[in-house]
Amino acid sequence: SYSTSSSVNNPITPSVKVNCTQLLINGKFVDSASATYISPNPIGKTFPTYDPRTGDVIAHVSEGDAEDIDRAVSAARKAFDEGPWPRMTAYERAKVLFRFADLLDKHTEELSTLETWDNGKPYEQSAKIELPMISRVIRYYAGWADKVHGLTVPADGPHHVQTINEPIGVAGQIIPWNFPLLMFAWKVGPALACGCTIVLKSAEQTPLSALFAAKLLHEAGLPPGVLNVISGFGSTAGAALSSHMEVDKLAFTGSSDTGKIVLAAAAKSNLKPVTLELGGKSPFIVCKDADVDKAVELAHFALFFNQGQCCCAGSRTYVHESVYDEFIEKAKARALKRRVGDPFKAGTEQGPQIDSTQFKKILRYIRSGVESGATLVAGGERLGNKGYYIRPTVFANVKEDMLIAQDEIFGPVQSILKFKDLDELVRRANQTRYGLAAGVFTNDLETANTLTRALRVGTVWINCYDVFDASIPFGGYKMSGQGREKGVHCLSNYLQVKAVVTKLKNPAW
Ligand code: TXE
Repeated sequence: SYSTSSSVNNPITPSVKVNCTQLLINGKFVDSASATYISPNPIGKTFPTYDPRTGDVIAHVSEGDAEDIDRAVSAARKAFDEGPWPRMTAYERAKVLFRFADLLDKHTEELSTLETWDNGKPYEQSAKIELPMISRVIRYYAGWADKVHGLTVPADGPHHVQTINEPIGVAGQIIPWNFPLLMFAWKVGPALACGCTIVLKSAEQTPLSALFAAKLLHEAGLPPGVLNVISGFGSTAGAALSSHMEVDKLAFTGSSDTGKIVLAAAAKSNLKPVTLELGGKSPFIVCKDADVDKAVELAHFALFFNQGQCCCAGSRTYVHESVYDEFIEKAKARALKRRVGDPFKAGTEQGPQIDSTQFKKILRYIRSGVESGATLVAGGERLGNKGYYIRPTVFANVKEDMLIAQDEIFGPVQSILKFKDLDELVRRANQTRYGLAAGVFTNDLETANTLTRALRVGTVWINCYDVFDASIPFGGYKMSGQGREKGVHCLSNYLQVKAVVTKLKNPAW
């Protein structure tokens, strides 16, 4: 079969060289300010980034900390305050972004290779699904750049009243490791379109693709200092960025626990506004009229896509009792068929988890599922003895009070729950601290509409899942976050509204 130890124990050698490893500050790749003393010449501090297929080091990258964040913020500050970026015409900014999107397309192979190597996701997914989404989202925001209009306001007279939408200033952006390049695009696209300048901190697990993409942005004509990229850790570089007094806005994607920390840091420093895209425990609901084969396939995709490392993973699969037994059998069969192996091998559906911390966390949750009385019907253990591969795992008979139904596992672990009627289902599906997304599988209009209105989540996917067009707003209710990314909604995160009131001498006009 495909998913054997031998398929994961002989990793394929990637075909690209890692060229960008330093910090990107003020348009130049530079060493970190902190030095590691290797006698006699001090060199900038670095940290290793690992290949999740083996745990081996891919490259050593410069490690930014508070001093580097300071340098980057100064560069972004100067690029914002003195220009030219926010003062260029919106069309000129759009053209830089359009050229960047073309370069992303041109370098798809190199970028996808870096992404898969650093993250472990299937190469075919990087190249055929994610890279096209990434250049698409950049073009979407390029198109917005010259369409950020203010309003004329019919205020009580005698006044002529307008609003101007201005870029908010220097944006601090902190991104996670599960979609390194997509999160980069979701963050920098709207901020640049609005005329902001940026200090972006990538995740310590996956620094490589952001550096390469940022280099392409400069080739596309981005002036120095407009986008600065710092590789580094959360408690040092991330903390320095979120508490920086010269940063005007913070956008964060990651865990809800870290979301609380960055929100507090923003509040304690300069009250910079914060948008948060956090964790989830999204229900995927299979109603009684469902075509079971199709429902199984979609529920499988909703959970297992990207090794289960999606904030919006459909991680509570609710199945109506009338189709439950058949669903369990078929979900089990589908999980057993999932092709786990080297992400560079054609046909692989699932690669390794990102790192040993996540790998161990997932295995702990699997043990907790068994101990709390859920029925393990597939998987439940690692695959091979190298890297961080986990067999696709399915639990049946899961109850809401079990940890596996409450916590974000962020791995290939499907938890299936049974339900009887819709009122009960709505109560149970909403019984979570999260509210990111939900999937509804039904052809019954009444059921679809009822669930859509009753579920307290930021996205409802009906008979589909993980549809991420650039134009669709994305974000969470409750502890899944604050604010929306993508679509027109994201622009307001990077804008200030200035009201302009002019007294009229002749109120007749
Ligand atoms: O997340 P963190 P981790 C969830 C998922 C996962 C868990 C832990 O359940 O198992 O979070 O993952 C930076 N100040 N998600 O530890 O810590 C960090 O360097 C400022 C869901 O990787 O949230 C990285 O760049 N920044 C999620 C980013 O925050 C800090 C995606 C995310 O890391 C910081 C990832 C600090 N004090 C994990 N501490 C999603 N919503 O998609 C860390 N960071």
